[in-house]
Amino acid sequence: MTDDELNDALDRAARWLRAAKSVCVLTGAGISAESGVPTFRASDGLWEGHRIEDVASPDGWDRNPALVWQFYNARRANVATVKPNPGHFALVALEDRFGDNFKLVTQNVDGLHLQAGSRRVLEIHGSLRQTRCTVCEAVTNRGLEPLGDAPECPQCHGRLRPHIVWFGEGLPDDIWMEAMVSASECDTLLVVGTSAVVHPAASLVPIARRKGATVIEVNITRTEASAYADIGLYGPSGEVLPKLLQ
Ligand code: BV8
Repeated sequence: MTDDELNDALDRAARWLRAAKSVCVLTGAGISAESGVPTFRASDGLWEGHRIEDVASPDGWDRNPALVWQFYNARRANVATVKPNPGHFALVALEDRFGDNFKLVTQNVDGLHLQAGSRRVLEIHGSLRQTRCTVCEAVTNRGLEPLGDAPECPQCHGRLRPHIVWFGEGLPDDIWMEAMVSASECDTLLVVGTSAVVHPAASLVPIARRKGATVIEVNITRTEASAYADIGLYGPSGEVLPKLLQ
């Protein structure tokens, strides 16, 4: 996309946003890329040398829970060193503009939207900061300190797992329902930094489109969501989103 094309698309998108009544945002790993958090599919799909489906799935957990905790402790350590970028802060400003007519649905587990000050956030895939006991189901906010290879539940001494939705696991019903309602009722869906290959999150795009929402995509390249986009803004979200809010 040339600079002129991007500026023209930004003008159209900013004009639409000024007339919009309700906004739903769907973010993926790309919005955190400029903060230094690696995306999932940029490289050869490997994470610390592992296929994410091998260390982020119930089978991977059953096979080798210590390896899974090494994988998640490495990501917790990475996220402990990073900060939100201008793209995250632009979404805080957008929320300030729309108030209760705004919802931020994120696939990211890095917590950077909350750290930036976003409040109406649905972390549909869970959070690196939370653990869940595999025995008493207690969910605990643990911060980002290292948790070793076999952390135990402080209540019942059961084995703790990351409170994260793995491949092959269902999303939390209440959170997913709220995300679907928001995508169905908004007049604008802003899709930022996602390859839109993971379901059911990616289905929010056609859901919004079918209900008549205007879809605006922000990404550095075209994706599975691009076919549904009324306006495509192809550039780094840390640069594009602040311009969109000007
Ligand atoms: C479910 C937590 C059923 C983990 C994640 C076989 C068996 C079982 C299920 C399936 C199967 N085959 C397919 C499925 C469905 C599966 C799925 O969708 N698989 C994909 C790979 C095909 N989905 C599931 O398994 C879901 N559950 O179906 O369960 C069920 C139902 C009821 C009851 C029981 C069972 C669960 C999906 C959730 C998986 N967990 N995360 C963790 O993080 O450790 S998903 C994982 O992928 C992350 O959350 C990530 O966010 C998400 C999506 O990836 P993206 O965010 O889009 O990141 P990606 O790297 O792909 O793209 C980055 C984008 O950013 C790119 O477009 C790039 O261009 C752009 N970008 C880069 N830099 C920038 C930028 N954009 C802007 N600016 C920049 N600077």
